Amino acid sequence: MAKSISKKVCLLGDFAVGKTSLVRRFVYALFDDKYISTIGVKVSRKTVVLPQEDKVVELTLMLWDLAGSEAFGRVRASYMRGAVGAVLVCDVTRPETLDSLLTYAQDLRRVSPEAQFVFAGNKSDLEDQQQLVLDDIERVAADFGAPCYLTSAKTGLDVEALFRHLGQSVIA
Ligand code: G3D
Ligand code: MG
Repeated sequence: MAKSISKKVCLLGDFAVGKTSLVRRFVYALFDDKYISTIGVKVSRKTVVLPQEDKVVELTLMLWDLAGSEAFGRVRASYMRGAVGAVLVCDVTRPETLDSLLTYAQDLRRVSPEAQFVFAGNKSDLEDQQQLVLDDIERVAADFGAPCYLTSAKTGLDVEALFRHLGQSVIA
């Protein structure tokens, strides 16, 4: 018998790294997106079916995504509260966006010590502009025991794998 659960995960990363694009790519078939205007956050849902030992788990990911960068200071606490995981996104064409992920990850761990992470080096389709390689991202992710993917919200490369891996981590 399937077990159904729901978990909050949030998207973290600098402005324009592709957080919203990754969520859209992953959730493309869903139209029940909900906009919480008071705190400038959009919550999307997607259910994934994950094998776990002798059963399958139907996991609904509640994906929290900031609607605007400027609001983060104000909403930080409510954005992170209750999150059991996060997708930490940098842009492989802008190395400084990787430095920011260390701060985001430390902040979330402070609020939610058990939080699981996955790291995404997004925009990997922009090969001629790529400045970060997987090794660079893995060096930061290693401190958090987190897996890394080079993704592209544009082509869809490893977007499904990224979110499914996070899903597996938060139910383990
Ligand atoms: P954010 O939510 O992290 O702020 P967005 O970022 O998802 O709004 O994306 C910012 C810009 O990067 C968008 O371009 C978007 O189309 C582009 N983008 C996102 N992911 C990718 C990707 O994987 N590859 C490429 N080539 N571009 C990507 P605009 O021009 O709309 O600002
Ligand atoms: Mg966005």
